[in-house]
Amino acid sequence: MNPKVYDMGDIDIAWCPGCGNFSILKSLKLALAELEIAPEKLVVVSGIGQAAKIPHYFRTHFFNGLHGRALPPATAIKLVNPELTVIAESGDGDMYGEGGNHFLHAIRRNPNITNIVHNNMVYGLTKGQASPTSQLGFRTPVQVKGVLLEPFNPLSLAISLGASFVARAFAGDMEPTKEILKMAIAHKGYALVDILQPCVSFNKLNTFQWFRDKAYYLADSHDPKDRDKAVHIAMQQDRLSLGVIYTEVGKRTFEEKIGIYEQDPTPLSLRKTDRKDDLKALIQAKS
Ligand SMILES: Cc1ncc(C[n+]2csc(CCOP(=O)(O)OP(=O)(O)O)c2C)c(N)n1
Ligand code: SF4
Ligand SMILES: [Mg+2]
Repeated sequence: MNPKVYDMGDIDIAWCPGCGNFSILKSLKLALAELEIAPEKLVVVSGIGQAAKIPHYFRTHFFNGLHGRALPPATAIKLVNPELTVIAESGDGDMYGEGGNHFLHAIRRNPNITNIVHNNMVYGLTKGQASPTSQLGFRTPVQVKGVLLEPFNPLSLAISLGASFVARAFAGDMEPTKEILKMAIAHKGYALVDILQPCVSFNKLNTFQWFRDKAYYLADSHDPKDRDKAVHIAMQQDRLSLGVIYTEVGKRTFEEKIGIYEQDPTPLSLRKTDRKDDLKALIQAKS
């Protein structure tokens, strides 16, 4: 499929020139096109932030919700219509800060969705405050003496909570990012892809060069089914591993666990409901 099917035509993109978001947008379109996922079979769900604008630049279904709230609607969309490919995509602040509670419980539910996080280690949209993944000592106009807290580690947390696919990519490398995204989207179950994304305007510490110096690709010999090893790799701070760190195949998804499709595979969105009167009676009985 030609990736241009996802293009919006001649629109203004509000990202700064040189921002890592552009290559993530392109890698994702290439990945979806190679997987032959048609725009009408896709939903991109986001929250608030620079990264969260991504659905605006995509010709597909989308839901741009409240700050930190991409995962609940994404889970619900998948539940009512499992035939759709559902991607919840946002920034590090949106997903791990304001949305941190949803992040924890989405992992526990294991819906069959892909969770892509543009991790620029800063709040870009609001002009450069620290985010949960900001480095210790990172100075901002708010954290004038530097960040005091240890950075949040989404990868080791996700593996510990039982996420069935955990990967990290780098926005500076489009081809491997596309391949990682393809594996994440094809994975059955919750898949987290944390993408290191330089913010060229408000993060002068974690630059393209900084990520290039720190990051390395996992060797082919890495066994992503080895959970202990995966936690160890995810916890490395001096070096940042890239690739599929952990994967568990065959874990039951939320849609399977909840049982609504056990007897009837018809998506909930297509089922005819004749239960309006039952519902009315129930409400009246309670009032
Ligand atoms: C409830 C609420 N709190 C705070 C904000 C302000 N706000 C908007 S975007 C944002 C941070 C976005 O950071 P991130 O998710 O890392 O996205 P980026 O812009 O870096 O891509 C904040 C704090 C808001 N819109 N709503
Ligand atoms: S502020 Fe940073 S994250 Fe936002 S568009 Fe500009 S470079 Fe990208
Ligand atoms: Mg950010």
